[in-house]
Amino acid sequence: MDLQAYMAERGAWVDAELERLLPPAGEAPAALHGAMRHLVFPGGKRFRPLLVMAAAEAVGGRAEDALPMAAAVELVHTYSLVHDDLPCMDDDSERRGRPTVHVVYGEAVAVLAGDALQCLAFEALAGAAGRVSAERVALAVGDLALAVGSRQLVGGQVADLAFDPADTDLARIESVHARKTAALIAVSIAGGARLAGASAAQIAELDLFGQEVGIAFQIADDLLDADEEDLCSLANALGLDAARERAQRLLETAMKRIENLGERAEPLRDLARYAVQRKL
Ligand code: GRG
Repeated sequence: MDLQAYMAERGAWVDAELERLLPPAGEAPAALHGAMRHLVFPGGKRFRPLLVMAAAEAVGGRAEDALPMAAAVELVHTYSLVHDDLPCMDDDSERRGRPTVHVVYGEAVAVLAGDALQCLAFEALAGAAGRVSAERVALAVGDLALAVGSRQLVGGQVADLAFDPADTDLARIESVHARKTAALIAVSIAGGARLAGASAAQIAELDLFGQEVGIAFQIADDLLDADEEDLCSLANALGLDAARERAQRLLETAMKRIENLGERAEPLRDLARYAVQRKL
């Protein structure tokens, strides 16, 4: 299949849904709404929303039914980047070649824009109730809340900030990656499948697939940034070749889990390969 065309077409659906959900930049308080939009448009790769829709299709559902979850995970991702760039965290003044939100709007508004993006994510997901059963939506809301709370995304960020640079233990590094990066990727896949009506067994297997692909995605990210100082990085701890090898092994293990899903899971497989082989 043509992954570039798939990403362009589905990415446009995501952009349209995000445009519909976000308050106009001029709506009061204009600084807040401008700040919320700053990192959403233009966005990044939209990798997590694409996974949501590909997972829905992989279990025989419709990508459109998973669009609210797709928007939700991109909004959470964006909030996490806005907060990650803050002076009290990574202290970055540029992202995707543009000034970060706190540089343009100030620190206080950037914190609040991140907060509001996270709320909007759950509002977006609740909107799925018009398309699929209320039970599926409620379960997906619970899944997303768990994945981005203190035991996963936020806890992973805390563990990352406290990481000992001398620690080269594979399991401890991957435990940070699992929470900080893979939890949101796994819930994107499991949530997309859930909204599309997957069975509990399929959701559990896709969640494991997502955790493995998510850690591989983070290793690939560290390999791309290998010249930058990142204390919790397999590339730094094991060296580039061993890190590349580990990402490849994780991808192979993950792919075996979804062998039984057949042809309709091809976009999901292609996205998983892209996670490891991407050049940006
Ligand atoms: C601050 C609450 C809070 C959480 C922070 C996700 C995260 C946890 C921090 C973001 C910083 C970071 C580099 C995290 C690792 C995840 C990752 C590789 C993000 C980059 O994702 P891409 O490549 O970005 O999908 P684009 O720009 O394409 O959207």
